[in-house]
Amino acid sequence: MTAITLVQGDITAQQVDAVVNAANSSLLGGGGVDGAIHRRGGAEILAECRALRASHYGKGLPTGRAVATTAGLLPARWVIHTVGPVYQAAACDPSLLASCYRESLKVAGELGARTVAFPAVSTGVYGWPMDDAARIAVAAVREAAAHGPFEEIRFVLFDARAYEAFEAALG
Ligand code: AR6
Repeated sequence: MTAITLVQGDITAQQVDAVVNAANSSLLGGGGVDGAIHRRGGAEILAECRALRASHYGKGLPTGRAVATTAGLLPARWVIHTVGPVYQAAACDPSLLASCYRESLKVAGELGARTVAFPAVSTGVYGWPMDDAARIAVAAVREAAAHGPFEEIRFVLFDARAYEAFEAALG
C-alpha cells in the first residue's frame, strides 16, 4: 500500500529516491522548480540533460513525457524531468497533465525508486489553476500507485495555498 503524503516545502530538500522536475521540453533549465533543481543539484544534471537531448530528444521532450537523470548534489538519487502542459482556458487537456504523473511514476518504477516527490506540475509559469491541477494530480497518482511498487509518493507544495488545494483533493 503506497502512502500518498503532503508537505509544504522545497522539492530540492526532499530525501527520497526520486524527485520530479517541472521542466520544459528543451531540458535545458528554466525558472521555478526547474531553476531550483539545477541550482542546488549542480552541473552534472544539466550535463546529462544535454546528453539526453543529443541522443534522444533533439526535437525536445514531448509534453506529458518523463525522463530521468542523476540528482547530482541533491539528497535524492534521481531527478525525473517531466514537461507539463501550458494552461489554456479554452482548450486544455487534463490528460496531458495526468500523463506527467503517470509517466514519471513509470520511469521511477523502472529505476527501482520506492519513494518519489512531486511538485505541483504546471501550476507556476505554465498557469494551471491550483485546485484543478491538484485534483488531476491526486487522481493520476492514486491510479498509478495502485499498480506500482512505491512506499511513498509525496507532493511537495511550495506555499500554504497549494498545500490546501492538495489537501482538499486528497479528501
Ligand atoms: N519546491 C517546490 N515547489 C516549487 C518550488 C520549489 N523549490 N519552486 C516553485 N515551486 P513552475 P510549471 C512551485 O513554474 O508551471 C520553468 O521555467 C510553484 O509555486 O516551477 O510546470 C520550466 O523550465 C508552482 O506551484 O513549473 C518551464 O519552462 C509549482 O512549483 C516552466 O517553468 C510549479 O511551478 C514550467 O512551468
